Amino acid sequence: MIRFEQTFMNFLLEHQEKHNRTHHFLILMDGLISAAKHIQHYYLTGALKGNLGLAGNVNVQGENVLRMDQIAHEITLHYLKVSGRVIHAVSEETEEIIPVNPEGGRYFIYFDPLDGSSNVPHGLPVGFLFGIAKRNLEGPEDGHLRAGKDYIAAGMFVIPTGTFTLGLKDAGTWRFHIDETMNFVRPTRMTLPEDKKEWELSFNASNRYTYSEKVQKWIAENESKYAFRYLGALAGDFHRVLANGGMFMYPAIVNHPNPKKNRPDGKLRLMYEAAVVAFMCREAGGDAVDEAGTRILDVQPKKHHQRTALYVGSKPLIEDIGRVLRG
Ligand code: FDP
Repeated sequence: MIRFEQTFMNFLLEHQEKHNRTHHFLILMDGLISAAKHIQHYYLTGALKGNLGLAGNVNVQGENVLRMDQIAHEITLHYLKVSGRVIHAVSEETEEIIPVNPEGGRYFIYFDPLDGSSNVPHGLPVGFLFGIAKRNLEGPEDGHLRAGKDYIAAGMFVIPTGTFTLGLKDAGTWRFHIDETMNFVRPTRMTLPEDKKEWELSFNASNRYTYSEKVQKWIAENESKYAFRYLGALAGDFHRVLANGGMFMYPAIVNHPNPKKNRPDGKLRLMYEAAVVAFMCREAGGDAVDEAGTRILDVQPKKHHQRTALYVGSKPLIEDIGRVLRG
């Protein structure tokens, strides 16, 4: 007997119809799925085709640009344009906001098409993360700088593992797997497990003595209770936390022996990294805070490439670290 699975598109169509929504979001999601599959193709063949190395230029942040960064960015923008549904895009790869279809578009999208650069030369998992907000259909245009709580959806592909996770506003976080026909199938609702047995902590352990004293103290008091896992790509690390429970954190760096290397504002990007995983986490019953213990989804971005510290995962752990951070 053949086992037939529900496809992502069928799932989303049902969802939109159930909530009396238009098909515009479906068309945008179709574009993102096509982009992810296209990027995955380049990534899988990257070592053989010489695409896993440096592009030879440096971005506005002074970081070396990878060939795959450029490929992933170009692919994503192509599909966003073709969808006709995007007003402006904010990409990790460009300093400026990209006008995609300012007149006819309906959504703002914030994305990082290839996150977790240290994994790229090895062909190991990376993330394609995105958050989506809707144009203000009534009243004056209110710009593209939206807090995570105002996103309508946020998701991530873990490339090249063939997994896709999508958080839908007030409708849960869902995981899909790619099948032999390259469709994402089998919607599985993600709920952070309450059972602490499987919980994991995930952070760059080599940074631990650069964190604030209170965060170091929290780690010392809690680390032995949980397993420790760190891949070095947010999407991959968060993928595990969402399934097993626990906490991923990238705290502010404030005690580096070389003060120039401190990152008091954190490392991760608010709009297309932290808010994206925070949104999925909230829809799965979890939460996320920044270094001040403020909920990530409540933080109003002042600029589109704003950085933040991030603590995301199971609610009891986020409440606990939140109290410490606010204290
Ligand atoms: P990367 O800089 O390697 O692209 O986006 C930032 C990010 O990756 C996250 O995906 C990841 O969780 C983190 O930074 C890894 O940083 P460290 O190398 O400092 O651990």
